[in-house]
Amino acid sequence: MYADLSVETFMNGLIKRNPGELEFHQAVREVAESVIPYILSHSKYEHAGIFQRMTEPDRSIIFRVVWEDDKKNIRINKGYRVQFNNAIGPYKGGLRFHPSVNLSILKFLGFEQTFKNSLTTLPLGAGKGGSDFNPKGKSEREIMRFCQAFMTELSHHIGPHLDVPAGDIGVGSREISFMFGQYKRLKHEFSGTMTGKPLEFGGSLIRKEATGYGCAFFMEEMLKNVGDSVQGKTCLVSGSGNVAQYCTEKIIQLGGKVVTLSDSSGFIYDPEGINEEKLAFVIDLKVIKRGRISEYAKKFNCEFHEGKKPWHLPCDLAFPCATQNEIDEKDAIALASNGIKAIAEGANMPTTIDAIKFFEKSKVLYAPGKASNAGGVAVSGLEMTQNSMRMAWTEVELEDRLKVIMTNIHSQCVTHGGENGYTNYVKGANLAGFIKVANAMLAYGVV
Ligand code: NDP
Ligand code: 2IT
Repeated sequence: MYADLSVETFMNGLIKRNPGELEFHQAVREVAESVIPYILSHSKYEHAGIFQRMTEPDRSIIFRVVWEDDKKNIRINKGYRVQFNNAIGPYKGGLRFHPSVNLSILKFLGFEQTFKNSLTTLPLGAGKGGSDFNPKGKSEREIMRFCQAFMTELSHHIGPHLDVPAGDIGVGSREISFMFGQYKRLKHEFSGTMTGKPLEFGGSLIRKEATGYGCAFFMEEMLKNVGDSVQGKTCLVSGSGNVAQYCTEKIIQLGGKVVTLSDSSGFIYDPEGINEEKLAFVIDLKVIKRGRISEYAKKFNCEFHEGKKPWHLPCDLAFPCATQNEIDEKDAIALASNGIKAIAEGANMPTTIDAIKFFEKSKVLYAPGKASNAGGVAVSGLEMTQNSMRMAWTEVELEDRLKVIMTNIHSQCVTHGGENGYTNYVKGANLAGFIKVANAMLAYGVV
């Protein structure tokens, strides 16, 4: 069907159809480089135009959100839900509230979610949404009014069998609660339409911890595969939000030493290592007081590097857990020259394509977020299961299930990404994620 299908011709078409959407182009290119050679040797996918279809969302919904701030000013934001692909289950993915949010960012996130959710082994389709609303400095009432206004429109487009949103940057259990409450009011029903809910009304144990724990488990699996472990390793973690907090907690439990955390103002360097007590300070600082990470440096008398990222410090392992494109090629070169052994991404697409290529060339073990951060959405899937069954599993059961899922994702990457003794986790995750969704799409009929 596409006689001239190559990564470049494919990308040229995609860029023409989606002008200016740089993050979306980047996410698709990374997958196209693994998947197009595979499609060329498996003509059933090529004839049906499956990858062309997988790169076009089922639909993108954009809406106005009007709310009133504490000074009685009327404020207007954009709201979005990109329903990317529901071949293997209801649309599933987080909501992000951050001033940088735009259609390109949500399309990149929704696209990545397709592959990630496929890897979890659970029946989850893919979507992403959010708003350019900036939660920083807003009062609790302002957050509540915004969340209610956002859900007033979003409620028309979601449902427990249709689309099940959760959190992401700027959306934690406080925001999920305000939105879920509004959904319940508007629909006159109590259903598992959102995940990441508090435990009192249908939330799952381990969901809060799942992305960070899963990322540390994935790192442990990568190292085990080469006869090593996290025990005794010096680790750089970026971010200090939900994913960074629980990634740090699990690294500590696995015997690693975390020496950095960051936020958008800079990073702290604590060469002694962050222990449970210091981590409890960070969680209280970020979740309750909503303060800046520089306060950690003041409290524990260590360095704060304003406006900088932590990647130039010596380390064994790195866990980028803040945001997209936080490791560029220069950072990758610095990490490699300091002897880094492995990177597991807690964030979505934190590494640029040039930096990924550099890691692959240097044979550094590199796990893309769609594999290593899938623990969050996986436990969201388990929250949906528990809601459907009207019951709750224990913490031990859920952590065991999470571990099994992360180990399974690791095995899928090794199966599809093995290259003469080195595992190319990007190729492995992309191919394994692709095959399941593509086969489902074909099963529904060619058109
Ligand atoms: P949070 O809002 O809890 O924390 C985000 C952290 O990243 C904060 O420390 C924030 O700093 C920092 N950050 C955000 N934007 C920027 C930026 N532009 N530059 C520098 N630092 C920034 O979000 P999460 O921890 O939930 O999400 C972190 C990453 O993990 C995201 O990429 C998200 O997509 C991904 N992810 C999240 C999952 C989840 O279950 N929550 C699941 C899978 C992936 P500041 O406070 O200064 O803005
Ligand atoms: O990027 C992600 O996987 C998430 N933000 C979590 C999505 C979810 O539905 O739990």
